[in-house]
Amino acid sequence: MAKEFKRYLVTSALPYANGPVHIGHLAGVYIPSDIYTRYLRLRGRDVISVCGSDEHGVPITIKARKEGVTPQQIVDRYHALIKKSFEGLGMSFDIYSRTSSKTHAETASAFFRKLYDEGKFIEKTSMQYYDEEAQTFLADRYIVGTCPKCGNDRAYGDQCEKCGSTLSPDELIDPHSAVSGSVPVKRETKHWYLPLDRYEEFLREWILDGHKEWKTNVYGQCKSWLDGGLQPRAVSRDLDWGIPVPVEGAEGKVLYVWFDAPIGYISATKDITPDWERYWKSEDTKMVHFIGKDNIVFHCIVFPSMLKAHGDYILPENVPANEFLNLEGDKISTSRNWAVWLHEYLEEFPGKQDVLRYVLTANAPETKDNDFTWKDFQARNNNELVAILGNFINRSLVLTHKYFDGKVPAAGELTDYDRETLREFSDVKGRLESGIENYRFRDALKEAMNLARIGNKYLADTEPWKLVKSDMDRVATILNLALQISANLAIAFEPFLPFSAQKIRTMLGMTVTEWDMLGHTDILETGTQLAAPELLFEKIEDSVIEAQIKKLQD
Ligand code: B3M
Ligand code: ZN
Repeated sequence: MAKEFKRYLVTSALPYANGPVHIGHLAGVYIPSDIYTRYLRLRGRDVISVCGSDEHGVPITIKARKEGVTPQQIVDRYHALIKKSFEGLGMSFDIYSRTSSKTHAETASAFFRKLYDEGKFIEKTSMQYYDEEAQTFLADRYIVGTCPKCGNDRAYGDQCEKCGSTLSPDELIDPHSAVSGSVPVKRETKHWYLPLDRYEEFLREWILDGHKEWKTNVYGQCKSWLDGGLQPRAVSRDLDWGIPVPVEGAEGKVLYVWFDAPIGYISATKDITPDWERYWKSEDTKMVHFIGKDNIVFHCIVFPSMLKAHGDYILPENVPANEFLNLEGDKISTSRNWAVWLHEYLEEFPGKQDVLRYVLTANAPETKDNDFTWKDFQARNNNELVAILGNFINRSLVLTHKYFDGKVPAAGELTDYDRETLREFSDVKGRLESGIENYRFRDALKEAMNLARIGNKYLADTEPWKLVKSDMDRVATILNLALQISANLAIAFEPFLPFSAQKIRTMLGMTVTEWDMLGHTDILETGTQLAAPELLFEKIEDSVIEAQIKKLQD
């Protein structure tokens, strides 16, 4: 029997504030999270959805150094851009916070200090590579040299991207700093480590025994991490950008970004409600983390171990991570600018937020990597959104304006065909619920779209425009049903296509959007005045798509 929960806490991976968001992030994390959150609200659940910018970490300091600005200037620029572009796409977080906030600094350092005081960390001194010119310690990623395996002279200290070998800086031939180019020296430094090995037993029981229902890709990755044996993980870094380690004698050291960032979910919740502990510390809260597959270890192994070590926090009920989205058959790459950036999409396709939401949901990499192509974007817009959903809503409204002065006509006797049509979507509510509750958003979207197909077919089969001369009562019944199906669509599509759902509600004069009305045909009262119809979608021409493909290739 599924456990009953009183409230929901939805977290979405905090985007690094050192670049814009692209369609891979949206398909992997943010659109699924928004569908889930909107659905819970629609059902009247007590839900808080938190997100925010992840503003620490070495990449931000490297970018700042490259541009000759401060890290704060980098994160201010991208935090604003990301926040604005999420709003533009209708991401309905209750807060979009940031980890350079005061609340977060206090929360993260208190979290660290408690674990430190209770002896949950191991202290270890080690020799690390230090760049004397840039006067900074170098994370493995920022040491470059020649790969001992394949001779690639752009290999990093942690990995060679050419032959895929995992390396350590000591293996590199002719290592030098990616920051200043100078040859790094070894310098002694002390850091604190979270002994993940001590949490293996707990993690095995909690995940491998307790959460067999998790998605296969997530469960499988957790199992291989656990089978591989966990090692202590550093939770501090030699860096001047981040949250200072709150321990005497730790000058110049900050919390490791992956220790501090997940705590950002907690600080964001604190910034929304003084009641934050009811969400984070009571067992009848269902917490769900929306992330991409590269974040599974941090959200299923590291952060839960931190929460366990702290002692009074709940753990995530599910972590439905998606796989990766590719673009035109190639990996999305920020450095090669092989991406569709959200802020550029919003500028180039004004009013088409729902088209992107629709396509990225229909093609979501839920169980395996998937591909986004502009041709498919155009096809789904033209053949599904315009030809089925938009066409059905428009005809229902235009015909009602034409024959009934824009007022919902009274339904008369139903024919067998009418009853058969109603039966076809009486279970749409149940199918949508199980799709969304089980994080199968592609299937759920198909259910909503199937309802539009039923409506479209109903009008095409009954051809009310041909009965106007002979049987106006029959025309009234047909259009009443068509409008009731339209009202159902306004509810069914709210989680997926919020902009279009709102337009349908406005045109239908729908004031309430009750999830429990889904499947009913008495949503619209007879006589309700409909607003003038406006097209929900418009065809996208080949030239528009060709321009996007050319832009990518330039
Ligand atoms: N900042 C983004 C990423 O790895 C990373 C997520 C943090 S969630 C606490 O894509
Ligand atoms: Zn190599």
